[in-house]
Amino acid sequence: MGFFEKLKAASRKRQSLLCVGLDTDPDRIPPSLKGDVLAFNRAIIEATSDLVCAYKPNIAFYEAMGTQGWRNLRNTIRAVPQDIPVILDAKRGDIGNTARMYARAFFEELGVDAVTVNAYMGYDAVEPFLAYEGRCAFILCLTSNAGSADFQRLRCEGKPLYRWMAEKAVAWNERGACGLVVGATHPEELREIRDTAPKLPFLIPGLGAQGGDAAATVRFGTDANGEGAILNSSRGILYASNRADFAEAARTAAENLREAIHQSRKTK
Ligand code: OMP
Repeated sequence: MGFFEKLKAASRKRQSLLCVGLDTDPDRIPPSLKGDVLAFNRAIIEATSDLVCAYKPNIAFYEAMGTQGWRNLRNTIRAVPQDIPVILDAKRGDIGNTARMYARAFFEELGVDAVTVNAYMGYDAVEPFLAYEGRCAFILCLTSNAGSADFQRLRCEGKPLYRWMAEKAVAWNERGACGLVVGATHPEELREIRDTAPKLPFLIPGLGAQGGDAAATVRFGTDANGEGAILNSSRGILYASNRADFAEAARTAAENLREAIHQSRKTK
């Protein structure tokens, strides 16, 4: 089963557009775990796997821990139930020759379903990811951070750079392997980007710790069927408590956000 079918099935089964970001910082997990990132992740996955449509580990949190971090990443991916897609947040992009190695590392070596990709270097930097049938490359379009204004909003030949990115992703989607990353912190632009790319799946981070609004995100970010959007929260769920009850607290935070999203879908 390819990424899109897997996402749709997981999302429908759990009535959820929620993605939990597995950005596990050993300094923020409960002291009782003594820095055991894998035990923490397993507990979080076990506590939330009936509430999510995807998990998104950000590779930085694992790379920073060297060999053990890479092992933790691999075992975390293995701990995710088979029917839930894993999006590896790696934000890679390089000349084709190098991008092919990134794609091989993520899709073959780690076996994830989707990755985030930085398309600043153009089509040949993205194509190696698109070449994998049944996987997905989520291309950074308008990111959630304040610095997104530095380049992504610049007008080029009459429209902002993020619109060019959305249009390119639509054009590159001939094999059905493209998605877009748009921050929940930009609801107005989310609407505009959804109009530009009505059928692409959107990965929408920025809920929870970054303050994005769930109702506006659902309203403007989902497709015509009220689907096609993956709403991510990482810290807001992972660190709901740093005591022994961390998994229950994460579950409650995930339940609340899933429910807020669900209610917004009903009134869209
Ligand atoms: P929280 O702010 O803790 O929910 O984490 C957000 C996660 O989404 C982090 O892993 C970020 O790297 C990632 N992210 C953004 O915050 N903003 C973006 O525009 C894009 C991403 C991403 O590609 O997922």
